[in-house]
Amino acid sequence: MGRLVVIEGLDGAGKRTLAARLTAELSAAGGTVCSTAFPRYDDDVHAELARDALYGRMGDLASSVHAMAVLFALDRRAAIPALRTDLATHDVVLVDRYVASNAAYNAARLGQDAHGEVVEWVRALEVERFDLPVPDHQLLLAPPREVAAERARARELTEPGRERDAYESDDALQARTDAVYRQLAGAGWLSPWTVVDGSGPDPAPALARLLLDGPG
Ligand code: FDM
Repeated sequence: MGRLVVIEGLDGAGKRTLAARLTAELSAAGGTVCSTAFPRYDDDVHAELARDALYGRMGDLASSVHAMAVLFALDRRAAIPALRTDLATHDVVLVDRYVASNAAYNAARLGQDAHGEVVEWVRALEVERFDLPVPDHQLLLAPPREVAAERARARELTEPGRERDAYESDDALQARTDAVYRQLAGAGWLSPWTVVDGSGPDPAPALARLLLDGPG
């Protein structure tokens, strides 16, 4: 049975780059790897609806924290058979965003007092009710804010006119989400976590060793 490894982080944290580097390192070490990403905008109607809502094309839908969380959760629920097959046939299944995205963003959307309740509600819905495979290890990619801001500026230059969704364009929400992510990682929510400060040297070789040999 393979290990389910999740990469989490804010928009612009560099999750895709880390996934590609980790895939290369894990393969070079002789491991079989496959990767996937949520939301699956092109493959699932719930993800498609969530995207439309994030771009203001679904009336007031995005204003409901729970409705948005349910859409993202249903996207993952529909992916369970494929995830189980991938886990049965690979050493590592690498996932870009998973259930912790739902916990972090939706807790951050509500006041501090509701954080614990929302995080637990997401866990009960996705892990208990939907029986989603639980991650074996989660990586929080959390570069210093200046590095993330610099990347965002570079992205504006390379992808001019790229629209930002409702969450991405809300700086206060991003800062609160960063804080919830760090709490989830600190508490070891659902699995052991490793926090990666993407500003230093390439973390992929050490992470690949940890994921193939290490505990958790
Ligand atoms: N998001 C993503 C959630 O709120 N819950 C989830 O389960 C997932 C997978 O949706 F702001 C948020 C995170 C982000 C937005 O995701 C769109 P991408 O990865 O930026 O497309």
